[in-house]
Amino acid sequence: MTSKDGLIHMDTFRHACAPLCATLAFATVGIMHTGAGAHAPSQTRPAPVTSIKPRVIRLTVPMDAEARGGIIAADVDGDGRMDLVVTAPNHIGAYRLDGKQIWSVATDVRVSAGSSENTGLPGHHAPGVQVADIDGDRRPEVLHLDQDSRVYIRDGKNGAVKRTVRIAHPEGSERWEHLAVANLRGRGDRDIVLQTTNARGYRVGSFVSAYAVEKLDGPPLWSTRGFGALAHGPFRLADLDGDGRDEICGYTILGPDGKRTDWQYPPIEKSRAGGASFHIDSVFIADVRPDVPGLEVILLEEGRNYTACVSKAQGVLWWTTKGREEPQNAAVGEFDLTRPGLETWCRSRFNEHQKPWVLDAHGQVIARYNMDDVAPAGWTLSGVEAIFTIDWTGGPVQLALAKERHKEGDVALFEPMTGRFVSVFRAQAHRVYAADVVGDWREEVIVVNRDTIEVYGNPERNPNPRRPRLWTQQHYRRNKMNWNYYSP
Ligand SMILES: [Ca+2]
Ligand SMILES: [Ca+2]
Ligand SMILES: [Ca+2]
Ligand SMILES: [Ca+2]
Repeated sequence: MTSKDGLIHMDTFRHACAPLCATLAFATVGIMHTGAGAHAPSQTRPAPVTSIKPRVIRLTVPMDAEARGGIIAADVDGDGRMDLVVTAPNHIGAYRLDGKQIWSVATDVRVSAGSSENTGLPGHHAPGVQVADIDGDRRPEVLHLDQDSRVYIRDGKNGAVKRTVRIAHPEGSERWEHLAVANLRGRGDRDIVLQTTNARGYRVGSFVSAYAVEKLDGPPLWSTRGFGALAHGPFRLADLDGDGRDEICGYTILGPDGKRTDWQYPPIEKSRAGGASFHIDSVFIADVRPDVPGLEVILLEEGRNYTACVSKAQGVLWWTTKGREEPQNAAVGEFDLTRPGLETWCRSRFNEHQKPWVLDAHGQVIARYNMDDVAPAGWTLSGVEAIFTIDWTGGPVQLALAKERHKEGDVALFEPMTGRFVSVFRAQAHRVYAADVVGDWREEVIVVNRDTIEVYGNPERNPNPRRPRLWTQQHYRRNKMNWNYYSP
């Protein structure tokens, strides 16, 4: 019921949530009403508005105001330079950074918005499109689902359809709703993983099937009806253990062979939080604990309100709650060099006057502050949303990138440890995204307004110019193609 996130209208609220959420939903709405007006804006510090001139790309089809569709960076035409691919209902468009449209197609691409518990996956801001060389000819393909379980494989150079295959969806589901390219057999990006929700009742993405791309019309590599799905978005995938093959992550982790780990995530039971229920709002994959082999998975709960750090091999490394306050959204990154490993910034649930906190790599709270005390004048009291960790400076400390919450407003960079706003980018942002597109390995701030994409690069000197591009990391590639509103 982060569906609640104010993005959803009241009527949706009534259907969106399992019984556990109902009380919270109405409590939240109560806060919104009493809160709006009861607190005057406390921010008085001037906004540090950037003077950087962005590259501007004009969109041929506007972004969807209802949060259907998103953006990914990928070299779609295979010329070695990164491009941007955007989706909207009945549209996919590919653009070069110099503003030239590479191609644009009208197609019934599977994108969705609102509560995925209600409308299915992939949900808010999820791009619903993948770019990979799935046949090994060194030319990129574009893959996506349509609204009728058809997998489309397009030529990345011109968007032309190379192949479509309709894949039977699981009994009890409406259609296949999400597709991701994977490397499950160790043969490169030659596999796809599909996910969908149950058609009736509270929709959960428990159905997951994997296919070899050359056998899309044959039986799956494996299939499950019992995946521990996120509540508001698709699974995430990454090669957690470094064997070259992807794991599929929710609150259960599936190996590339579809097998579950031999440990399980803390289930609902009396001994844990008094038997309170939970669902997972967000998932992040990063090397949070360098002392533990492989990548870790950070999970944010709603209901019981725990934050967890999980290793595929070792299970739950820590599972912590800050007084049962809901973390709700997060950014995971190198935010404090004095502490080993990565930190996890948690936004807090408050509809206004957010009170973020930061966990160290062992789950200890190491910072907290009030958003009202750090946000510049004019920033919405509703705080931030769509929060990305970003390598902006080129130094070892990362920043967070986010937009004004619940409005098509400004975008900002801030320091997670202190909340200090570093730069504000004036915008009417429908989406925001961080990726290394220009090529000096640092990431750019990418703002998608209704009709334009603005790409802001950092003009200051790069202190580590020799660092390899982030795209050389498999999990970075997977992350940047599989983000959504809750799990950027
Ligand atoms: Ca290109
Ligand atoms: Ca190819
Ligand atoms: Ca692996
Ligand atoms: Ca690790």
